[in-house]
Amino acid sequence: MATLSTKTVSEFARDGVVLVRGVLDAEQIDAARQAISEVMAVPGPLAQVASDADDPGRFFEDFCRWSQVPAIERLARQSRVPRVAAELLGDGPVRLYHDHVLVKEGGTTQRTPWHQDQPYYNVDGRGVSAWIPVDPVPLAGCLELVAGTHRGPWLMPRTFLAGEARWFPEGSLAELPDIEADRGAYDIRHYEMAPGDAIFFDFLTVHGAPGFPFPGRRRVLSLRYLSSSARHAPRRWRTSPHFEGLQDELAEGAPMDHPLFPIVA
Ligand SMILES: O=C(O)CCC(=O)C(=O)O
Repeated sequence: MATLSTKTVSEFARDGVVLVRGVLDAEQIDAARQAISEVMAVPGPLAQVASDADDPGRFFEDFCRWSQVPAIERLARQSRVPRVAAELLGDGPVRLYHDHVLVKEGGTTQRTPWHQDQPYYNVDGRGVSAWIPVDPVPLAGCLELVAGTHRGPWLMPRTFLAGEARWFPEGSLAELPDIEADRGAYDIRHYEMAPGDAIFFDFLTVHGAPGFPFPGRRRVLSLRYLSSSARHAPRRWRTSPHFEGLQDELAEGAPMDHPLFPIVA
């Protein structure tokens, strides 16, 4: 059953980003908060702190925890989120790709640099992320997205702190423009968000986020889905996130038909 208006679906096709309010209900928001606490209490092997040691706050991230944290699995598979992802992608069944927990503590100065997600990944073909805060997010603390950039091209992925080219070799992809230097030249979308609202954006949409210069925390659960067009693209480098041993189990160019990526809608 369709949960979105045709206007929302066509906005996503045009812009590569759309806000959907109230995707999670109050019980699901509590479950997501609890799940984020579990992840932070026992971080997984892919967890990292993406802020400098002298940052007055902290930017914590962890990836791929749904198989250990049942509440993340329930939200990723059984909430409205995968159905919205399927409607937006509009080409048949969608697979869960992975989850990503992103917490900026109050006072964090670290920006999330402008980037596209897909060049860090091990897939070709389309996918969509749902960025779901479980705390109120003021406009000035929100993820920002550049409408229309989902049409490409792929842009050079770099490490967030040192700006190193750890994925595609230097010079092999175009560099991101200096968006901060000329913000008015871009169609930048951001929103004041309530817990349980979600920004859905294409894996190629350029996005970044300010620090969080506010007293509260900014806890986010991001759920990511693959369209049926997605194909395995093993890389010569360690992708982010990394899927240990996957290249031995799934051929290059194969559909993402593997227990790590269940069909969810
Ligand atoms: O939450 C953030 O600061 C950045 C989020 C992001 O880059 C993503 O969800 O892909």
